[in-house]
Amino acid sequence: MDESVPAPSTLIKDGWIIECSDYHVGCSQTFRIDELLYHEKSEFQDIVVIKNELFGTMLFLDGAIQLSERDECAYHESIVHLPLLSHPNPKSVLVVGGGDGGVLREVAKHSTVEEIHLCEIDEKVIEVSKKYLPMTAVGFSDPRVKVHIQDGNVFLEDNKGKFDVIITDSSDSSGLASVLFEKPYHQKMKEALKPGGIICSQADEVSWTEQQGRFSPPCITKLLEVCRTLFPVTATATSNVPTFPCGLCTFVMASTNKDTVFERPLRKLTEREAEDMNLQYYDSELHAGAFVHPRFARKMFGAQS
Ligand code: SPD
Repeated sequence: MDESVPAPSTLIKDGWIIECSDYHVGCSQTFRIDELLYHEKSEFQDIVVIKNELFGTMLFLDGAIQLSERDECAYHESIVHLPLLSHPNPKSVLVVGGGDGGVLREVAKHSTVEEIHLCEIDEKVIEVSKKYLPMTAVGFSDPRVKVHIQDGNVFLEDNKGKFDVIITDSSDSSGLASVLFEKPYHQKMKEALKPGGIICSQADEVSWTEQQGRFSPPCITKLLEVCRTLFPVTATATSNVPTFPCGLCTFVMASTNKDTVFERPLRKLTEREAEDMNLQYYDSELHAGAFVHPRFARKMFGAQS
């Protein structure tokens, strides 16, 4: 996103993998490699899969943690159910990125959804996930899923007015995925939505790191600013993902319908439905809580988050 920031890369030392995230300035986090399951460079990025005693199987792209078996539920359930349950009748969903299949798995739990498109630039991530991450890659087996190996920007240009919800499940903003954090991509997402459509994107940072003001422009506020110029309603949500720097992940959402209220689910799940959907993290109370931020973050995000 900020071109002066070098793209992250894989750092493995003495049997540990070290993430020096470019937004978690002056800190690193390390995970012991109990087994190195896969380490190869694809055409686009460096892919690592390890086994760790505490977090199970873990996926890293260009040195940045993407998911762990233990806590991926928090990320995937949030990035999917927050937007889908804020839409009155989501039928057609596009996932940009998401090659591990975790977002697909959660989208497929919605019976209103008729079509699920996944546009992933790096086919190798899908291949590796199918082999080493069956708990997320199970998402590919749903018959409504269509996979497109393509650049998300190009796919959006060719698919105007088609989707009720677009979820951007990207890797970090400083590397390969940087274009997915820019205004032209958001303009294209807006044009690819049906009337009343919703977008939800992982915002890379958390408010704690952004508060340090070390990066310009910071990711969450930049994304919010972009969305506010294009959409009448925006919102910011946070979920707890222990393996991510700071243990949190932030999501920015926006709707073309000025009456959308993200902060409480439009359709509430019963306990029975939550059980049937095998939800580990999300429920209707959690939905409301995801939009509650500390005072400093509310100020940073502005009045309408
Ligand atoms: N800083 C970590 C951001 C990772 C976002 N991508 C996660 C992919 C999981 N499907």
